[in-house]
Amino acid sequence: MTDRIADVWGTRTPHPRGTPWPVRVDSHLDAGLAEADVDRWVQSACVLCSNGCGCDIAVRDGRVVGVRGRAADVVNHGRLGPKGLYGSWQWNRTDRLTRPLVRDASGVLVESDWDTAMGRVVQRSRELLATDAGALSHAFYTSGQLFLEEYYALAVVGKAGLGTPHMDGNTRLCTATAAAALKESFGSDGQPGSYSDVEHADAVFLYGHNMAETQTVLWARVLDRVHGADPPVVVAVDPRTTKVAEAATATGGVHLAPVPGTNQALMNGLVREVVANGWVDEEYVRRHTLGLDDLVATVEEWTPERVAEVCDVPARDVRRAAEVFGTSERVLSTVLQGFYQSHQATAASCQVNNLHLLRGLLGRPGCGVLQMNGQPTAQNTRECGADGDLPGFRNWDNPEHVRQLADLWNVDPLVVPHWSPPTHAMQIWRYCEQGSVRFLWISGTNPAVSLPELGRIRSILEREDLFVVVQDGFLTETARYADVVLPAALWGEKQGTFTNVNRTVHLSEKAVDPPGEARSDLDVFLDYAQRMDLRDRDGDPLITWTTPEEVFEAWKECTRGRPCDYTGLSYEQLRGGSGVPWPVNADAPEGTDRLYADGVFPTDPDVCESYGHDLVTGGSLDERTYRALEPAGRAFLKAAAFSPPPETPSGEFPFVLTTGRTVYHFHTRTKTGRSRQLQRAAPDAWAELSVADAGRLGVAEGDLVRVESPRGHVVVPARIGRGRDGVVFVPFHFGWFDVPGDVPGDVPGDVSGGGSGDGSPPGRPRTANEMTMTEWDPVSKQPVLKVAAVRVVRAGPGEGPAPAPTTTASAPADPGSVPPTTGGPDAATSERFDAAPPPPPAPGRCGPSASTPGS
Ligand SMILES: Nc1nc2c(c(=O)[nH]1)N[C@H]1C(S)=C(S)[C@@H](COP(=O)(O)OP(=O)(O)OC[C@H]3O[C@@H](n4cnc5c(=O)[nH]c(N)nc54)[C@H](O)[C@@H]3O)O[C@H]1N2
Ligand SMILES: Nc1nc2c(c(=O)[nH]1)N[C@H]1C(S)=C(S)[C@@H](COP(=O)(O)OP(=O)(O)OC[C@H]3O[C@@H](n4cnc5c(=O)[nH]c(N)nc54)[C@H](O)[C@@H]3O)O[C@H]1N2
Ligand code: SF4
Ligand SMILES: [Mo]
Repeated sequence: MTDRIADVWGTRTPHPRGTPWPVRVDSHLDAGLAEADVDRWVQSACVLCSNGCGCDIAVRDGRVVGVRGRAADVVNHGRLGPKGLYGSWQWNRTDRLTRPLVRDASGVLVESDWDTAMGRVVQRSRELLATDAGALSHAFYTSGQLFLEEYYALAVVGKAGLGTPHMDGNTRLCTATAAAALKESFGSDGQPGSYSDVEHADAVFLYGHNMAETQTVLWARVLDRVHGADPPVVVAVDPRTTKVAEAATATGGVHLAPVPGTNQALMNGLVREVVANGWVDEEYVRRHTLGLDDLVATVEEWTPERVAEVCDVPARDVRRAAEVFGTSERVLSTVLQGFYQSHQATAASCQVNNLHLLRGLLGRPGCGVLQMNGQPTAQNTRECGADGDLPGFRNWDNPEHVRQLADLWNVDPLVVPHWSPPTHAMQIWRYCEQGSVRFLWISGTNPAVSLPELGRIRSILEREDLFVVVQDGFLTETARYADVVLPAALWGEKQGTFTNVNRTVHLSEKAVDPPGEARSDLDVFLDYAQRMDLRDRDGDPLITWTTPEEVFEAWKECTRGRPCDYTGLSYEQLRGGSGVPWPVNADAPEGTDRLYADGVFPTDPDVCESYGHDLVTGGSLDERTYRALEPAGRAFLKAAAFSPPPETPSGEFPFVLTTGRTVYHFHTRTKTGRSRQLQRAAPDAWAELSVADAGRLGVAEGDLVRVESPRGHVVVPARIGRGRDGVVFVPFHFGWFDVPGDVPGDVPGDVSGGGSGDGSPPGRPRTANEMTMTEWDPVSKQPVLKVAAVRVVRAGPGEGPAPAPTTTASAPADPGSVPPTTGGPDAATSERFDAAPPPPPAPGRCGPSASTPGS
């Protein structure tokens, strides 16, 4: 038994390079229960991050009582992290929404029934469709946390039923840049690499990715290599001293801590060093890429000394990082929010792809790029087109792709929105603000906490002329603003599939009934389609599905011949063993571990998902220009000059604010805040200051500080931490509400308040997004959540040390100064070590490559 709050990654199972990752089965059950007390184990995978760990849900007396990792799963070999163990299920017995709510005549949300609630939704929908604006009055803002079947149904409703281009997900805030960078470099979304590259890599580069806290099981996989024979060298690019950064120092790699907002300068410097030192695989570059000359010219000025000036990192560290990349035979790179949530997000992420292309490090074991996802099902939002893209990675600018979908759905191609790029989330919110979008259906996301510049978002949600539907399992900060609240069944209460970062598809079975009258998102979308009487071009019902499996079968057809080919998969195949990575088809019946072994990329004009963009301006290329490039299956080496972030520290606002996560919470805490163990470990927000900055400001550990940007402020306790000078970090998890219940250490706050009309949430302000800005990357349109200029002042004494965990990046600079974060007896977790590793994957699954359709 271990305490997995205190010991986040669990017991090491070290192993040498090229050998299978050993199995360790983690399980956590309600206090007092043993595995023998469990009635049923129901197959699923964890939905608290993009890692997608295979797990079984423990059911006793019709209730979920715990969770256990699946030994046979290729993703996790039995392991689970703290969120999976303590946060994935305990919420299912707390304050769930059990009935629909509607706003009554006096403006108060009151309990109702499905007929009334859906009646209001349909009535408003019909009224607005009948106006001149038609479908352009409608927008859907969904999630990276529903199931594949739910997204596909939503996409068909929006694109074939109503015909609105205004569809996107919170995936815009999350990993829109992953998709964008993959499209720009390789022609289509889809991860080239695999988690199994960890077993083979000589070096692991993490760019703006705190994997130790955000994909803890993948990090355990890296640690098991680091602690084994032939360990890889780790390189971390992060302004904070994360556990990843510590590993970089410990393995002889390097921790580069650039000033937030300067990634592109650093990346241009790394590319330049690799070229200047002759570390380029010229044969690979000649045969498989386009754009070398432009890239070399663009990076020319970025000597290590110039990088040192702009990024404030030592020039020798830039040289060392480039040397590790340039001289390692097998490099695995991962990229996440430190890169994606910035003003040159796609440009910087493409430079990671460029480094791999320049050295020919793709399509071989140990040579992967993981343009990471964050949310568990974000891959499906993108694949299915619930984010506005066309389903199956089709190109909205390619009439043949549009025709394929119109044929599949039996609708007129003119119905399918393709006359302009899909509307991205930030623009959807702008249209709501301007009053052209008047019907906003929000599912599986909590924008009143997670979007930038919350004062503005509140004023949009409060608009009289905006009809807001919120579909969630809880009465969130956002739900308080809704005209109609629809109670959703959550994970474990419904069936469906989803796909993780390395394309692995899992089936999640229904373990228990949802509470009260809550319904699955799929049932709600299908109900809407039926009540709206959506028809195809022959006048037949557009949608006839009734079960998730029927939707899955229809989705398979939609992917036929596309890079994300699901045609060889079935629910049956996903039962009993491991998840399976796509493409899965006649050529690869067991799935495909890594892409592009043959160096052929889906860049052919008839195949590609996008004709690409100028990375600096975001201007898009048209079909003619793209065809003239004659990509013919070659990848693009895309270049971009560095430009400074939209806001830099100045006299009045002398610090850079950056925001992000802690290991114990997931986003706005609707699930993890309802877990005793997790909420105790990180009960409230804080601000991390460097030792020198705190000294100058006269701030001691735990003192309240006021952190203020031109847009808003928070007042939170200070952690004297280990970040770089001039940078303040605030976690973004903490909205206005705390969960009612027995969590010791809860901050006082008005649980019932909010949305009352005066525009400001109740209690002491602590939500990071009060301060962030409405700016985005020109290509991916992902908002800039990692940089804002702020001032910091001491606001008063605190009540002891800051509520920041000591186990991770938020550890105090002086390790003895704060009591360690532990879980206590109710965090006890069992670890079982199986003698035999899981069977090696079938040949197809680890086979060399996916054939690239059509190229
Ligand atoms: N525990 C936990 N795990 C999660 C989640 C969660 O909420 N909690 N959410 C999931 C989701 S949806 C996502 S998207 C992922 C996110 O996973 P990550 O991207 O790993 O998480 P973040 O903390 O947002 O940001 C990562 C790091 O970026 C650094 N950073 C900030 N500014 C810059 C910069 O300008 N340059 C560079 N190079 N680095 C910078 C921060 O210091 C931070 O350590 O996590 C997933 N996993
Ligand atoms: N400052 C700052 N802001 C950020 C970030 C940052 O790093 N810094 N990160 C951004 C990122 S990467 C992300 S992903 C977003 C996350 O932001 P949000 O998506 O707003 O955060 P969540 O708390 O995950 O909200 C998901 C909601 O869906 C509900 N839900 C869960 N499962 C289901 C389901 O099956 N059906 C339905 N209908 N509802 C469900 C949950 O109860 C919850 O209310 O935040 C973004 N905002
Ligand atoms: S690593 Fe992610 S998917 Fe795995 S248990 Fe943790 S939260 Fe769940
Ligand atoms: Mo995310």
